[in-house]
Amino acid sequence: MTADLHGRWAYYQWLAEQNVDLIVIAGDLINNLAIDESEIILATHALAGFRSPVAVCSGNHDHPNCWFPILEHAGVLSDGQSKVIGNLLVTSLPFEEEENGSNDLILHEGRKRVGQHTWIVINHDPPFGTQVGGPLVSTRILRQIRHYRPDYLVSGHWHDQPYKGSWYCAVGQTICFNAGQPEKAMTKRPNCIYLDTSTRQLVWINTSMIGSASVKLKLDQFSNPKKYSARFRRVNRSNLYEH
Ligand SMILES: [Mn+2]
Repeated sequence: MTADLHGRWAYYQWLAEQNVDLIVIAGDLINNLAIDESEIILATHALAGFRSPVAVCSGNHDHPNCWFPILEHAGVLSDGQSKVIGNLLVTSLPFEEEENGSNDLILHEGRKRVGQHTWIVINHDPPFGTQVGGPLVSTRILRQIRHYRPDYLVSGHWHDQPYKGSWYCAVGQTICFNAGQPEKAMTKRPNCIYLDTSTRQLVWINTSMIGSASVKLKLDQFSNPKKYSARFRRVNRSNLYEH
């Protein structure tokens, strides 16, 4: 699970070689669609060449997301779709500037299909007021995960949130992830989170110079990280790198 590749092609090359059951990329595949459409072609070609199945959702940098249907032809699960992959149901939510209710329809349909599957929802914006989201993000997805109760939510958008809050947290029965990305690429691989649903083990791979390079966590011993502090609430927006 990763997000915010922002057209870093070394990241795509590394992901293309991975042999896993599913790769999830939670938005911002490219930078600034309006400026350079060649990025769309590069991203589509790169994703089509992945060894492993891929699921993505659009982020603010991919917007407008009118090119995401192309990804379907590349065999990529993308915006608005829910699909069963192995024992997972995977639902991808498109980036929405404003609340318009369409993502609720997608989640409503997903909820009906969950059955015995483990449900993973992908949404670029992380939930408001949580360790993976912080104070400046979506109240909509927070409301939605409380209502539809997926097992996992994969987000991104706030690249430094794992360093200010956490790369994981629980909201109700949903475990939420934000792998983060360093502002400058330090390695040829992106920050990412491995989830092994059979051993119930999580590993966060951190490519920045801050903190340890990897952190392991057992879901069975899961407890929420400490709530983000008053210090965090005072962080000035200009010091953060959204994007
Ligand atoms: Mn981003």
